[in-house]
Amino acid sequence: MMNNNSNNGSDARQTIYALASARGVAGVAVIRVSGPQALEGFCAISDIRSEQIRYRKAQLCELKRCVSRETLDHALILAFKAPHSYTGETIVEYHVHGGVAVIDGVLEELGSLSGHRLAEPGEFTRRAFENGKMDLTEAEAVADLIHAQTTLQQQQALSQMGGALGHVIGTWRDDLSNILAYVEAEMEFPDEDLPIDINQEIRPQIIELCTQIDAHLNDNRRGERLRDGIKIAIIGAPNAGKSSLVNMLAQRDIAIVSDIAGTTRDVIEAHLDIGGYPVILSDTAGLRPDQIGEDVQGTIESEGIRRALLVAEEADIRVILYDGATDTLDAHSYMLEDKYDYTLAVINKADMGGMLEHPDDALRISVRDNQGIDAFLKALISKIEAVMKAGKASEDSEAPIITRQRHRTALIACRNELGRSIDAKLPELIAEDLRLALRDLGRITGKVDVEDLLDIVFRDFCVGK
Ligand SMILES: Nc1nc2c(ncn2[C@@H]2O[C@H](COP(=O)(O)OP(=O)(O)OP(=O)(O)O)[C@@H](O)[C@H]2O)c(=O)[nH]1
Ligand SMILES: [Mg+2]
Repeated sequence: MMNNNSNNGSDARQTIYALASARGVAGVAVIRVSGPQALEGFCAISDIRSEQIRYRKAQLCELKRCVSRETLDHALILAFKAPHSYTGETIVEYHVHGGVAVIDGVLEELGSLSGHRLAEPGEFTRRAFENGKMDLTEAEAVADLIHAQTTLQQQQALSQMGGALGHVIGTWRDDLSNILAYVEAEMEFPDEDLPIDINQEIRPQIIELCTQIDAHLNDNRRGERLRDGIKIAIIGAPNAGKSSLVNMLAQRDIAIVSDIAGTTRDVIEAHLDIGGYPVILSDTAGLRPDQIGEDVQGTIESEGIRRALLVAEEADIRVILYDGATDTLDAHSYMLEDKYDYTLAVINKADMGGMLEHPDDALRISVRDNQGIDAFLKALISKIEAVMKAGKASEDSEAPIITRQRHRTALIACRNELGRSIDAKLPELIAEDLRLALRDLGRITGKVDVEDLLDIVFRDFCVGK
């Protein structure tokens, strides 16, 4: 028997198999097999004959080793006939008991079958894409859904998986293909009296498309933020209680807390769910005035502070924490409040009874005594909502959004080419820019074909020619 473990992901004729559920002891584990020999493979490791297989119906059977016929497990089998499956190929799903020996036994037997090899990461979804079952944005959404940690991430992934983003891009592609078809016709038949005038009809259409794309690009990156996490930096003077606050929010001791000013030197990150939003919370080194600036460069503490300021710069939201046990407001921290939008001023150690003044009435909390924390969380959530809303066209705008830098880069390139086409004079140059723009849109969904375009050109304009 052949055991082909070649890593050629593009060879669709191979039957691929993999454990689809997580490894470890569990009640049930699912092994997925996809490809032309999936059924034969199943028959080889069971007593079921191919004519006995019932598609899309659970079938209980005994799995056996091919040669020794030793029983491996009693399993539930689900078979899907090509092209009506996730990958578009014939699929057999083995629901086996989730023990390591059972799983390894089944995988081993599958691996010994002719034409079968272990799937590479993402290969089932890759085949689904290659077989036209989904576009690239939908395939990406499958990965996002698997990694979703919060409800909002889950909703976003589900919407994209349902084709929401792909649909918008598809509509733009259709519009653009039509526009391009007219321009091409103008080039092909310059003497004909075409009903369409580039200046009167085409340019306004391109401008309208640009407006729509701009609206999506101007979304304050909320899709990416939701996918990757909203960055919140805790920043302030040494000893203010930044690390204590991070530990409290993360509900574990991730940062060292001590009464020695300058304890935290590096940036420490915690991934949390705050109000359904995925958050990356950063604890930073305390800002000590004598360690800020050019002349102290090189010390560990000044490097820590440099990083702290960088984190503050890159964060979506900054919680500026003041030490309520002191009597003067830390000037460096206050400066940051002024410098950035989306900051939240908080005075810690309320339990000490200090009366530290803040010009704008900062929130007062005590991490030690769990005082004012609910109000703080509420304020933090409304800041997060403000950041997320900043990119929404309207309050109830549910427009599907860009969730990855990859989409954004391609869309920006597309927008630039459209912009250039508006200024271009010759139809040839306009057409070239439009073609490039179309290709960029195609990159987002993974559909780059000239055939569509030729179809439109010839269908609409070559009557009798
Ligand atoms: N009384 C009181 N003490 C607190 C409170 N929060 C933190 N502390 C104490 O303040 C000291 C400093 O706390 P940290 O969390 O290490 O402060 P930090 O801001 O991370 O300090 P650096 O890392 O040095 O910048 C520790 O001794 C904490 O136990 C509070 O709400 N009340
Ligand atoms: Mg600290």
